[in-house]
Amino acid sequence: MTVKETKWWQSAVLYQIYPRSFQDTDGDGIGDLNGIIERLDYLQKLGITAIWLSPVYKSPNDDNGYDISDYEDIMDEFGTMDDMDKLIEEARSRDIRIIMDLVVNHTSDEHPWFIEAKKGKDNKYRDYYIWREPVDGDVPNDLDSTFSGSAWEYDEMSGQYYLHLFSKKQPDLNWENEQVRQSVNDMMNFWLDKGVGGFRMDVIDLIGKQPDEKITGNGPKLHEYLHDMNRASFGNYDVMTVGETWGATPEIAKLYSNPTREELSMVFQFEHISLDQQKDKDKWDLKPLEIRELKTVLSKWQTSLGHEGWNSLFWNNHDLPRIVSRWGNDQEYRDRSAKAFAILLHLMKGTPYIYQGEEIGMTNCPVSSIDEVEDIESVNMYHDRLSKGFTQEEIIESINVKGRDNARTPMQWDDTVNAGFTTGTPWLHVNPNYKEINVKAALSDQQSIFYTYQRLISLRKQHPLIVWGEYELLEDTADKVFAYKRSYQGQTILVVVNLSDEPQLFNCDTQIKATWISNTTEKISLKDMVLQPWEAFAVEI
Ligand code: TEU
Repeated sequence: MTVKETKWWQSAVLYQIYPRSFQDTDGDGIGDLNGIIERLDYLQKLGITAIWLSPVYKSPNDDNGYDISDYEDIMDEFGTMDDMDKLIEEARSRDIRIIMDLVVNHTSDEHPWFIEAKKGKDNKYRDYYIWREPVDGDVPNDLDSTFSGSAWEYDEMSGQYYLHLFSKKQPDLNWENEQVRQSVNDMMNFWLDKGVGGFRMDVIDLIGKQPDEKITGNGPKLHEYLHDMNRASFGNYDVMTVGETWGATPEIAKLYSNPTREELSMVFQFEHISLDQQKDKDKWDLKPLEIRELKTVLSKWQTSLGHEGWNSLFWNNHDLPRIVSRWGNDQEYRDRSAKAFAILLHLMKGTPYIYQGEEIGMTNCPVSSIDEVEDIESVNMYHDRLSKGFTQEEIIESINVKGRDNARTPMQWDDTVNAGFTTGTPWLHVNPNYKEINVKAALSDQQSIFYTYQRLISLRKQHPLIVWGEYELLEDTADKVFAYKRSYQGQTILVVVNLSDEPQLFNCDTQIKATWISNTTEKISLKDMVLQPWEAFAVEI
């Protein structure tokens, strides 16, 4: 890619907000748009260029807004369209773009399209969804829902089943229907005309599904749909798009994000994030992370896209456990391991994403009983696995390790009641560690995790090397040391991270020109060095 063709989102840093848990301003225990507006100065201080806003549209909240009943209106709990316009405007005045979450694989069953569709086989909206006749008096086939059980739900009235790859309140749209595609384009243009900065596209890899062949991801017409969507909507604006694509390999990622194909800007790939899960099993079936595999996978993604695609870089989102608890050490080395993951990721090539609270090292929040769990995925899995003979203890243990509520507990702003998130009763319990881990404390300590993130973002703004430089893994290191070089136009940096609780040896016989960032006060000398637990630094060499 020549310099002329560079895009703003290639040097951007995104911050994901889960509005329900970010900041409440009206005391109902649920975050809102005004809360986000109030916190924009904080985000500006961090230095981010765009916000990925998890869904704020009208929704009955079966899956916290990922079940939309009106794409052109705002959820009552979050505010009004005027608040939304104000958020876009206030963010813009701070050079922050708003990236909307686009959930178009499915709608809510309370969306007017589905309400119409259910009225009968002749309804004009019937074909907006996917209906099939029973087979031998039972479900059409054995497709499963991500949220446990069959993906088919019986509709008494018509005697047919409809498809839902997520909850039964999230019926799948029929993308084969041209009207569906047109309606989605119109809706996207509605938001683009409001001045949003782009879209994060929820499970976009599923829209080309062929349910009869039991093909869900990467269906045959997927890329045709995305190309057409690009031409009819966001391709006409200077915006970014990022697709959520669970099964993407580098080859698949190029199909989505090679600029010449006019589809998406980039995709989220989940290969690194799936390394602590048993192969071909569920996310709940755990195995220990092998750092060697993490190095191989991330390095593969760093080097294989070339000019034919663009990476997104992330450890966290609203579906994933907190990285510092998952692969770091959220006790003795919370501070250092949180910084180590930040340094490791933010100096790589691609667009980094920070999930709310990651920048202050928020941790997982274990529960002891299912009554404390809100997330539909965990609740359904609990009942499903109980019926399959798992013990309650086993299931709760897996929810504590992998459950989505870990990332969804309210943002910890200060050490006052409910962490300053709400004056009411929070919709989900606040992590009891908020007295120590909160934004106010982080801002008042120049050595905090917050300032590591702030520094990493500012380094990215200063140095084209971080955006454009070539990546090279140092192969010859201790297993648990992740070290790589980036180089660009005669400049080289070396990033070294000890991903363990133990000291590790590191040796590289090179002179240091400057230290860019470090998470310890240790002196860095690359020759025969003993790295402290979770020590991480980047030096120019
Ligand atoms: O997630 C897609 C998805 O497949 C997740 O449910 C995932 O399988 C699981 O949570 C991994 O931990 C997207 C959204 O990010 C998620 O919040 C929604 O629930 C889902 O789509 C349905 O819209």
